[in-house]
Amino acid sequence: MVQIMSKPSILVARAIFPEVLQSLSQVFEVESNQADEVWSASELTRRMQGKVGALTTGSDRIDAALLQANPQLKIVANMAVGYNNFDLPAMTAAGVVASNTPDVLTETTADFGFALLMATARRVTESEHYLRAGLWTKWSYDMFAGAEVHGSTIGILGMGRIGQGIARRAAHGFGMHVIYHNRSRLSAEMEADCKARYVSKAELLNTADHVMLVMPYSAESHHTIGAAELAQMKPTATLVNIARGGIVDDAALALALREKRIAAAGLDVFEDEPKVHPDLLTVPNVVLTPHIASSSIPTRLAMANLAADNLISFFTKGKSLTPLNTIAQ
Ligand code: 8YV
Repeated sequence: MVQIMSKPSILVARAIFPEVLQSLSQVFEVESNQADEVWSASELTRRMQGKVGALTTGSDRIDAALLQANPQLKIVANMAVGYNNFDLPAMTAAGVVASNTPDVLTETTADFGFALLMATARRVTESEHYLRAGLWTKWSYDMFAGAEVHGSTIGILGMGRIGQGIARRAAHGFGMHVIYHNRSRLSAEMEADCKARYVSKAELLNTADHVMLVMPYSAESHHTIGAAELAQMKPTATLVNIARGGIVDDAALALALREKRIAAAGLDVFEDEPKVHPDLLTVPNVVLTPHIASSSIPTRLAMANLAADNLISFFTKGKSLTPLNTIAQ
């Protein structure tokens, strides 16, 4: 008698590339969300019913309550390198594999960090708004004069793969002096490759012309930059956050920008995104983008494919490719 094995059921929590959905459908019974609805926590929990795997994004919270309601769940593959949407200890305790998408987005995200730094320091969007508003009637010597990027000092907080990508661009491409602070210091070889000098957080804040935030978000990194840290920065400095909302106290930053206690900021991430603190929307010296640092077409495709391959590999070979926890099989 031929035994027909049913495909494992998975949930794809947000819209993804149709070709990735197609390859998942070869292996799985897929419930997808190509309408890209934003589900509440209870809706996500409900949709997980009966699913043994899920592909999530940074907006989908996997916590103890969801896990408790879904004891059949075996793996959740995040389409993001950051995983602060996961309660990792709860997932490990529940025997659920967690995976993320490291490496594939490193260089693209570092490119965007530089894009935001350049736009912020050289006042690109502010001057474009001025031009589009029809206000440009003559050249003047200090029109939108900004901060220098080449040859200046960049301070990188968080020196993982993306931080190192920023450091290499800064040192080798723009002749910048690179200082960094991180939980652990890089090896001498890595420091030489990035031409980066390890300093204390206080020295970084005091001396950097541009402060770039690239660390993961956790309870320890919550409000790493608040009023006290902004007060330590140079009044001419710029601040760029491509890491996570919550690392910066957005209300304190808006006030510092309004009072010109620092020159400018470039933000791709926000404390309560997609809501943006209303004060940030009314200060001119801030460049705001909607969490798009990894958003080049090839990179987003590579992220989606890696998340899908984590699920496929887990169910066909018993092992995901880039797991964040170790679960006894
Ligand atoms: C994602 C990101 O776009 O990878 C990350 O950690 O922040 C972004 O690349 C976002 O989290 C969607 O999942």
